[in-house]
Amino acid sequence: MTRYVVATTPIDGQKPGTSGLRKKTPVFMQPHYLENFVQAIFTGTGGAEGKTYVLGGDGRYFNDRAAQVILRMAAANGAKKVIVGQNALLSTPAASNLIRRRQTDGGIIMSASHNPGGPTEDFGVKFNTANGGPAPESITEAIFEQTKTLSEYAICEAQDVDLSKLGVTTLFGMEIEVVDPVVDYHLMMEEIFDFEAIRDLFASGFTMRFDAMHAVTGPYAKAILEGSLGAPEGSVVNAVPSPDFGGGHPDPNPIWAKPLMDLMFSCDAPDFGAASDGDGDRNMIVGRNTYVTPSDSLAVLAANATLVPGYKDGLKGVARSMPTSRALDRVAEALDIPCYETPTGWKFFGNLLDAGRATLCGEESAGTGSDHVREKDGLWAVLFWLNVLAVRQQSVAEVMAEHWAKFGRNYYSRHDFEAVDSDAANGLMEALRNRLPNQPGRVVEGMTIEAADEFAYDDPVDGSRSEHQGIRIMFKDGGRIVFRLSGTGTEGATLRVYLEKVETNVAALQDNPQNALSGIIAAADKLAEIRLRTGRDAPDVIT
Ligand code: VG1
Ligand code: CO
Repeated sequence: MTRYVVATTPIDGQKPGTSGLRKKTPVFMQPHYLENFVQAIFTGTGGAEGKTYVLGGDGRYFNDRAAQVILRMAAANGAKKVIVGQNALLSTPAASNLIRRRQTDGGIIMSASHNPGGPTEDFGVKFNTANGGPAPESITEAIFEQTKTLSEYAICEAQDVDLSKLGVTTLFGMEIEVVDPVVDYHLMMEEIFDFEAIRDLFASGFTMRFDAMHAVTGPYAKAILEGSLGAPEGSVVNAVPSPDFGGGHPDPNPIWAKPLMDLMFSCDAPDFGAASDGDGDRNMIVGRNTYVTPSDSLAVLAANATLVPGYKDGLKGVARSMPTSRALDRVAEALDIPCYETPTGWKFFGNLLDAGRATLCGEESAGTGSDHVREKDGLWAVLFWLNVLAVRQQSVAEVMAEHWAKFGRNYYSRHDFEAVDSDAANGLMEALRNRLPNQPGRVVEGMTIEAADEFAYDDPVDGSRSEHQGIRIMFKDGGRIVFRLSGTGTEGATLRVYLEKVETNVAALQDNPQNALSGIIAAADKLAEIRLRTGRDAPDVIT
């Protein structure tokens, strides 16, 4: 076995986005591409010498090859140990848990999350720090700086490590421990939730379908829902992770999880439906004939948290990303706990969780989580709902109706315009930005604009400031539109338009969101000239 130092030159564009570096797989497979980025992670975080890491991914195409490269580079960089999920698989929340439980120096997760996978689709790499969470901006910046200057990387020449076998091996003096990806995660879920109550629920005839979307949560869901909780065999579908996610988008929303939606709105619907994404950190919740908007789901979990053993003493505080609906704020107000508003991306919750200021966090993009790990957690949210339903003995629709009656309903939807020409998208944002000072007082679609700004976040824990986090238009009656460009796409630009309207009239709580939001939707087009500037008549994805 030989250690090599390979000469390389910086590669443009290796700037981590909302959640790590994501590129088309062929880009990642170019000579030196992955190696440069991995070396930048090690060097940008003070070197790998003597350190211990966790490594795993969502099983997408190139996951297995990339794992071998990363192991060889970790060894050549002097790492002490790497804990790897069997077959290089680990869901993002399970990786976060392992980083924390085993007190490692961090972890590398190979995933492009909800983006499709395959030889011509997407691949990604993200670095998590010792707290188990996504690296904060200061660290992703340091990594990016390295990618711009590095001239060499270290790697050793070796046979592939057999990652299918559990146990310990060594590579160039570095210890490699291959672990079952599910076991530790499963234990943690048992510590948080009332498994007995959920078992009783299934034993009473309660039915569910969990769609793993051919992605990483399949083995977790099989073991926990069917194996441990007694959900009938076959409740978990598409449970075997596949390199191209069965040719689909592993994105749990009504568009990409359409078969689940169709089932839940049919006469054969089970009591409960759920899905998760590529790397297992997102969740979709559907009741019989009832789709639960992620923002509402977060608010419901906060309102019912004390029904779950892990949160029986109450929540210290809650946090949501800025574009997430303000349904959570209403619950926080009622509970008299702080509610923080952060930029999009889980990395901004880390400090609040570490400082004990927030217990529960969430994003409108189907991410919900708590201080049990430092990532959002798809299956955790599903178990949370099951625990709540088991205690309340109600249907999802009943829980939602009671919630809205108590707190009012924040009608909410997100419209995505994907693969838009980058110049057109930047032009649209720039024009909106320039017009901000003139917006207050303006009447659009019969609604008066109360305030308009570009969101910036001052982290209350470390004082860091993050600017340009989305443009907000606030209306007098509580309505709101947010415009942002995605930081996870790999093709052109994706314009996200977040639409919200508050309804407290009890007679108007059961409307279709697109209908209830029609005025806000029309106002968004007027304000941002979406059709004109993007040439699109309608969004590509509505969630
Ligand atoms: C999107 C979501 C954001 C989420 C991020 C990563 O980012 O909007 O809420 O944290 O994806 O999720 P963006 O920049 O494309 O809007 V995941 O499950 O893809 O790691
Ligand atoms: Co994800």
